[in-house]
Amino acid sequence: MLFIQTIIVTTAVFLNPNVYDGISIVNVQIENPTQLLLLREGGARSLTCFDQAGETPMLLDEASIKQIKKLGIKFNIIETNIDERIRRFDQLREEARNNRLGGWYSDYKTWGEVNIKLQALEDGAPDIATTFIVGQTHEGRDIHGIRISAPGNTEGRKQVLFNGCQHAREWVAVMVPTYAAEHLVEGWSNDPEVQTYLETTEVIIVPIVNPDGYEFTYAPGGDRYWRKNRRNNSGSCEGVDLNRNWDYDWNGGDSTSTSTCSDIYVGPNVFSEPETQAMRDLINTLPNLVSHVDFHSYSQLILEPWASSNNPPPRVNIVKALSSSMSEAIAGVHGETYVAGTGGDLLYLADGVFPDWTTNGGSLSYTIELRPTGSPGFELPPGEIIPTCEESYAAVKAMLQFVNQPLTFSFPNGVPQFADQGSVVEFPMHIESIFDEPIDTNTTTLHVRFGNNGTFATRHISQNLDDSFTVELPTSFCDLEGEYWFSVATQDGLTVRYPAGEEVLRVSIATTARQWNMDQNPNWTMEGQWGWGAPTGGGGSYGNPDPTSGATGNNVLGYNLNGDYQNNLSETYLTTETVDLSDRTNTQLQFKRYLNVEQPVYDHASVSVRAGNGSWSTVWSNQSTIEDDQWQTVAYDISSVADAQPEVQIRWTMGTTDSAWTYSGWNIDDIEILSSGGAGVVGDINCDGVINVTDILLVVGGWGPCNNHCAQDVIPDGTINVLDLLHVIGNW
Ligand code: 0X9
Ligand code: ZN
Repeated sequence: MLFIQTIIVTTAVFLNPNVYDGISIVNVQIENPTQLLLLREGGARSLTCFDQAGETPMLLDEASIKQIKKLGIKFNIIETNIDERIRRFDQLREEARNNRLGGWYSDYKTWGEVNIKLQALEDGAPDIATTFIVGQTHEGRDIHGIRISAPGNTEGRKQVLFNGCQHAREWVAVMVPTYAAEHLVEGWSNDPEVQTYLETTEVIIVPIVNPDGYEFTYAPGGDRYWRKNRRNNSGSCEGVDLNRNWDYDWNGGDSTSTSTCSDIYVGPNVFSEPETQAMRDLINTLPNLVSHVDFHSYSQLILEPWASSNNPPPRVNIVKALSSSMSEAIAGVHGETYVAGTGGDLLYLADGVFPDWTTNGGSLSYTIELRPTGSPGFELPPGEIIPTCEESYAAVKAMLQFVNQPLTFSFPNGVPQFADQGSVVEFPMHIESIFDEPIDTNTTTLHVRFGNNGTFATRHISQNLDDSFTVELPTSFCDLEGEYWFSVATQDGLTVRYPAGEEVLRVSIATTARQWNMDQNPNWTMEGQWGWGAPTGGGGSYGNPDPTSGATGNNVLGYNLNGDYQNNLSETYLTTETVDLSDRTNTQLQFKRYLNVEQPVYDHASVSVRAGNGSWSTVWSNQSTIEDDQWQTVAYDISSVADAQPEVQIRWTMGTTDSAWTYSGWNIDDIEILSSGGAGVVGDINCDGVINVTDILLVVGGWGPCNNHCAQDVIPDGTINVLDLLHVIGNW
């Protein structure tokens, strides 16, 4: 409590706008959400809201730094001269502007410039684009929007909303929706996908919900790190956090504050702000709002509802299917990862946020946190504006595609990559209609074949009592990869397939390429305290101690078999011999793990793989604290590096570690490299490598219905018949 009061007193010093004298940017290693909330409550200004990594950049004066030092909170000063930092960024912007490589998107644009852009879009395509004014701000600025849809009566069309910049300092979140508007307008004349979307859908885009705050971040005498709007709170502190002012669990206590000085001030009342009122009134005139993205920066996340609780949102499978499809679309452009998940999983809970309010109104709504993942935060270099816009536009298109399909397939446990020879793999599948068009469950079909040519067999998939489906996927009796896809029709007769287009899913037959059970010492290269032998249950000053035996047998490979890893450890390796995988594909690494390691802002554990003398690529690294208290099997796809390579090595790394808190580290057992081998031939019933009279005789001998799964059923439709015979003869 004393601490909160101290912060309130000291922060008053630095809230003088644009005077960063005596203020530093400090990475504060916050250990729990309560600490963060205390700091924020006191008015310490966080330069992110993302605290999961434990490290939050904050604007702090000297007195506050002394306070957190006293409290024993770890920190790291990264910038003492903020004016200089801002000057450097301005210089980058000027250079970018002079180069003009990216045209309009080569540099960030002010409110006025964005308005002119929207007007130009309308002027260039008045039949499909219409600008409008959403409402006015405290300081009397107009909030501008644009509606884009195919010519004609838009009534009855689906409506999708994209907005940016509830938070003033999140500059790239202005460029992204503007870019989307421009490319949808252009797409109307040159992109067939956009043409179909705009026939059925009206897209509404509002790039700057908070013009007053946004202008304040550019203004001389303003504040580059301003987050809120510019409400006059009749005191020393201005502004309301617009993304805490919405009528869904308003002022609910998760990342909210009633202190006017706080960056997460909820406002005097729910919907007290002209900006949120204007957006609310706009949405109340959108009867068919089906989906919504509220763009923010930064952290590269797609946040699903709810922000305000860990309860599943309505239509949770659909919500997740859409966020994965956006995340995949983004990754497909520049390879960037935007992790999809709920606020509670990935960030923190937050009450009174915009997408929760639209979710409550029936829309599929998300917060997208744009680039970068961390540093340099809001000062994303201008050269990254275009790539960020490009990948986000892919997410915009993925959303438009998604809301224009009647139903979605999802697989709660994923789809199998590997299976045993001749087995029937079972896994659950959900099919959900997105807008209540009922599906015809008589038409749910699995299409499957072995190898990669020839006819697909079809198998009906019946519905379980709980409305889910259980796929029973037959696999090849030889070593052939299976290819499969699904289809289903709506009751209106529209057929949808999964995966879309001509894509198929694949399952390969797993065979062991190499295996080490650790009963003998593999004599691999072991640095530092890596060793082979029986673990002794030692260590565990934090987390759990080592195990007392292997997962199977007594021995393991481990980092310090008798206790914890050390502090201040550099990366220390266990490296395997080289393994020949030259005739293998779909390679997976599987092993038993018993690992204890602190979260990766402090300590690191990882697995990597390389081919020949190539560079090591990381297969896995700890994303959080790991406290195994039993052996578990882990499996990683290493095919992109290891497939068809004559000299593959795997490496486990312990470290780096920081100067405090030690854990018991790696224990590894039963390492296995799985892959699929050479191709077999369809129709080779006995897998002897030739298709001959024996195979014909086998088919004839098995003639008739085949319960479950039979080798002779080469077109695996459940009956051994003339189709199978013809297929065998055809591949003679
Ligand atoms: O806190 C916010 O308003 C958003 N993050 S930001 O860093 N741009 O300020 C996140 C809002 C959505 N939050 C959750 N889903 N938890
Ligand atoms: Zn934000």
